[in-house]
Amino acid sequence: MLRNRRLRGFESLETKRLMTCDVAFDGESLNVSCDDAGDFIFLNNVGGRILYGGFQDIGSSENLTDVKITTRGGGDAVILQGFDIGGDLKIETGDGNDVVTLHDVSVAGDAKIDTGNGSDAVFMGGSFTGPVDVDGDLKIDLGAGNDLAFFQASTSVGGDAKVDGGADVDQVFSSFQLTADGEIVFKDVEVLI
Ligand SMILES: [Ca+2]
Ligand SMILES: [Ca+2]
Ligand SMILES: [Ca+2]
Repeated sequence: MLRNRRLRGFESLETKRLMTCDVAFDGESLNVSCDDAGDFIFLNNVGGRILYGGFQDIGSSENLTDVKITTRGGGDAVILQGFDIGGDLKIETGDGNDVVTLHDVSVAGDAKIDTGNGSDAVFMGGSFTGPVDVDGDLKIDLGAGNDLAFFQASTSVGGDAKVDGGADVDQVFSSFQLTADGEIVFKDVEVLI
């Protein structure tokens, strides 16, 4: 059975502004598409159920194959927690100062994170919440702006791992947590530790 759900009208306590993201999930592919407002995307897998925004049950994660999140302009935050993704993961946060966090996430295919323009931060893994495993390639594009990538917990990659800082001053923290069977490439970033 195919199910598509559109969730609209989440209200930010901080700005009191209506924020709009379309969430479509057919049991296999999960697509989140937002507009140029500042969006907060929190996807949590609890007991095999995918919770959006902390409480909204959008379906079973059992057959989850691909996850695509596109947040566009505005200062966006994306948090993905506790997922076992059978295919690819793609996150694009576009313009604005964005934060992307992956906690306890495994990806059977490739993982691509593109944070676009603005001062962005990518946090891979959490000290308490678990590692990140990518069977395929991992690519993190930080784009223009002063950005950082922080490997807070073990991030293991079956293929190649590439972090590209793009323009401006970019930094990678705890790079020792990143391991790959293939090549590890840091491009246009200062690797601090
Ligand atoms: Ca947005
Ligand atoms: Ca951005
Ligand atoms: Ca940059």
